Amino acid sequence: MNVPTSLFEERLELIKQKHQNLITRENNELFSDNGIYNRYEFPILTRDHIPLHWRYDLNQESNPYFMERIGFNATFNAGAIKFNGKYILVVRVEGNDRKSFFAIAESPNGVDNFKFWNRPIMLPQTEKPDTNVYDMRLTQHDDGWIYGVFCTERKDPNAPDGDTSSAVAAAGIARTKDLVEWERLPDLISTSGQQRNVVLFPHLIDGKYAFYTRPQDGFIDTGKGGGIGFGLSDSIEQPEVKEEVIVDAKTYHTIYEVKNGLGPAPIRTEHGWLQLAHGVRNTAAGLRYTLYVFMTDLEKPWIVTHKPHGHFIAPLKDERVGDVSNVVFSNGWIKDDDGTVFIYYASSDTRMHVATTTIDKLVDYCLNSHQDQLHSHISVQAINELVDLNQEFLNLL
Ligand code: M1P
Repeated sequence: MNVPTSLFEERLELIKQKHQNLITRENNELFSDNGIYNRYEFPILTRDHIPLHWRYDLNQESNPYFMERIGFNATFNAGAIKFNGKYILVVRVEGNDRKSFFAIAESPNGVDNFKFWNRPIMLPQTEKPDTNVYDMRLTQHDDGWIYGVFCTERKDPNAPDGDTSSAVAAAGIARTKDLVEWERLPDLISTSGQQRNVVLFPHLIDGKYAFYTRPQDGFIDTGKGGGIGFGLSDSIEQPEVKEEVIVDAKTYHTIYEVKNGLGPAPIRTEHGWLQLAHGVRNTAAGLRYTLYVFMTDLEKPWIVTHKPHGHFIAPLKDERVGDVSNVVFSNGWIKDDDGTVFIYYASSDTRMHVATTTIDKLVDYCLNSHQDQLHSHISVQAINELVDLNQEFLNLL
């Protein structure tokens, strides 16, 4: 091939520089009108953050044009954990071939300088290989293991001839002590045909492993699966939930009318367990995914005690557009010792963002926000109550 040697060198230098600038870019906190959490100026991870040695053949002889050999489409829906003083994300990386897998990116401060580790995670397989895996929730369990519970998707064996889309979603489980070596356990067995958005609770309850679930009849449609569920399993090596109770039901004319699902493992506070979830409603423009927060009882973490009305984070500005537009989704957050909370969320199944808040603010939000009351006139009543309370302070405005 007659390729000028300068082409390889020029492209290598330019791409290296662009990549370095991106992965070392400072991220600035934005002012927050709502005062509940702060967004940041830039997404924290995009497909352009993927290491160059995963994408390019760096050998000039075999890649004289310095072309990308393996393409990546998106980085989203990351599990999160603080580990060895670093902010760790287990990112859902999606290749141009539509296959998702997990890869670890770490940051020294939780808001910028996220860098992928040298290699993606090679997840061990069960006897039924996964076609696709995604959305890992990390739980530091009392038993000493870090568990990753994720969705494993396979073709529906009962799909009629010619149906090349029907799939079965199940909860896959892997565990690790160092985030490098992962042990695969059997998939969770549960009462419904399909499961996604399954989260392991960090403590045993009555000596059993406890899971938040999301029973569903179909792959997309949750059907009779009534919402976010909860169930116990005698063992984690043979995980099986024989009974699920509904924690937070999908409900007519709410932001979680069509379906919902828990985000990351909950955070314990003295007032209750803080929970982050996504809710899905339908619109003429398609499904809209937003995030909401609620609190469950300390002793009975399947009972909701507080639930602020409506969404907590909804897709905003550039977040609204991507591969699956009008979606925000979160399956990872980190609580620091000083009470700071880093909420990692993805927009439109394309890129990762961070928002920061504190435990105190989230508790205040849960306890003192208007709660979901399900009728317009009650929403108006709540506004009027606030207006009444504010009468003596109107001089402040
Ligand atoms: O495309 C939006 C999200 O759709 C699914 O979420 P749920 O199971 O609640 O419908 C998941 O595939 C998720 O990864 C995706 O972000």
